[in-house]
Amino acid sequence: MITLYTFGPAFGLPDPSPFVTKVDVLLKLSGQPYATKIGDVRAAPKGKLPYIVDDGEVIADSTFIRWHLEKKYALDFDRSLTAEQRATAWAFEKMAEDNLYWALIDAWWLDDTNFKKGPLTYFQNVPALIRPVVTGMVRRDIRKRMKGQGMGRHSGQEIVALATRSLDAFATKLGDRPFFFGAEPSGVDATIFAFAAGALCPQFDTPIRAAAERHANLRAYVGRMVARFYPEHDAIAGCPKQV
Ligand SMILES: N[C@@H](CCC(=O)N[C@@H](CS)C(=O)NCC(=O)O)C(=O)O
Repeated sequence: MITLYTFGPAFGLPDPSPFVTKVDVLLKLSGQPYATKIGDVRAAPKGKLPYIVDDGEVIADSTFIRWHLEKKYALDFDRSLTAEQRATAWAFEKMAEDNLYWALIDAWWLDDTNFKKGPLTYFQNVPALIRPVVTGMVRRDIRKRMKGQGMGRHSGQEIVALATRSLDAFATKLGDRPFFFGAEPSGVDATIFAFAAGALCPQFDTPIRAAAERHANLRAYVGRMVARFYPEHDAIAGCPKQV
């Protein structure tokens, strides 16, 4: 049995972490039975979620989890893709995870209004008296990590410009196809859906969301992924379920 460790649904998203949502979709795509449990980053093998425990074997990081599922269960999420499409899928996935992700972190965590509307709710259990000190420390740490990664060295406008390019690229590549590479979802759809839903999340008022909302095909795609993978939801990220 597989257990996926998550943050738990938040902000109208299956999970606030696009990496957790990616793995959730991959697990659904795999057809393997699995359960989800709320995880703790302090107990996570790499200090981050997601990780899975599969019959006692612990695998951390969404990409290594994908590779584990494909190997152990003899799956290929990209079986219908050509070698060139697989290369494109990898590039899109890493653009989302290693670039767009940090722009979303900037918008959600470092903008005061969005922080109050969203991540602040994670600190509900911290006594009110020391909450500002704790959230201040966490946000300073995030700012430091963003500097280390590089995104945190750009101006707000530059960050939005980078994120917009990624979302435009999602929409252009998707075109009028139902899924990223055609009629059926492949591995990359787990990632594109997770990040597009994060960018479109109505909880946060950001220019990144406005950039995503300009693409009707991206919104329809999120709705299609909802219908396929989250049929119990009427909508996710403001995108109604679409068949
Ligand atoms: N490369 C990892 C990234 C996972 C990741 O960044 N997780 C974030 C949430 S979106 C996390 O757990 N952050 C907690 C922390 O850094 O303290 C993957 O693909 O799974």
